[in-house]
Amino acid sequence: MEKIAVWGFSWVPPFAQGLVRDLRVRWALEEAGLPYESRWVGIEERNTEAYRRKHPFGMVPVLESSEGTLIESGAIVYAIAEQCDKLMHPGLRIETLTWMFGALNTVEPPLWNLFVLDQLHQGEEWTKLRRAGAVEEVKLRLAALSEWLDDRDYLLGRFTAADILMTTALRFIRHTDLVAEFPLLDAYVKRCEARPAFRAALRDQMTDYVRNAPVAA
Ligand SMILES: N[C@@H](CCC(=O)N[C@@H](CS)C(=O)NCC(=O)O)C(=O)O
Repeated sequence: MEKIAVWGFSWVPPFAQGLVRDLRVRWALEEAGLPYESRWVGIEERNTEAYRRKHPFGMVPVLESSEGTLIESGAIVYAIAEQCDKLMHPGLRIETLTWMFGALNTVEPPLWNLFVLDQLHQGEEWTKLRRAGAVEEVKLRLAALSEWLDDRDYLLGRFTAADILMTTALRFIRHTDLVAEFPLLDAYVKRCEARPAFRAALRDQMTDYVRNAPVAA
């Protein structure tokens, strides 16, 4: 992969900063040591014809390189991992893929659901009825994940692309104390977030939000 550009939103409100899924792609690129440039699309521009030629659903992230255009954060992280043994060790390919799908298909949905209730529909009457059930679903997943981690520092013992997806999924409920209720999980997230590549990715994403912040009237 050469001449890589990653598309993210030029600005999002503070509750979403550090959660937008281009963070995963930046993190994977940082871990792989692949240089990239940032490209920005305004939230209001995402459904324009021009942008939808890049992403049919008008979303981020998009990765462009000399090899073509990729969408879907999981697929993009996978494509990067294919080029980097550190992210997908040859002896752990199927296991890495399994946990990548696990992060995206099994763990992220209930966490994202709670994020949507609490952050995107905050204060709406219906969420009061739904929330307790949503929290139970999250706890079920967190408990199982914590049990799996047991004495592992990372999902597969060593750091892989699956940890990038899992950590960024767990961050969707950073506005709650739910992860902190599971000390192993809490330590896992902190361990992953302490990686220099994560910090560099977050710094890049945040720097651009600061630069693009709306000017107060
Ligand atoms: N499954 C997609 C989801 C992408 C997604 O939901 N992106 C959000 C930002 S994190 C987005 O672009 N939202 C705009 C919208 O829903 O219109 C992926 O993992 O790339």
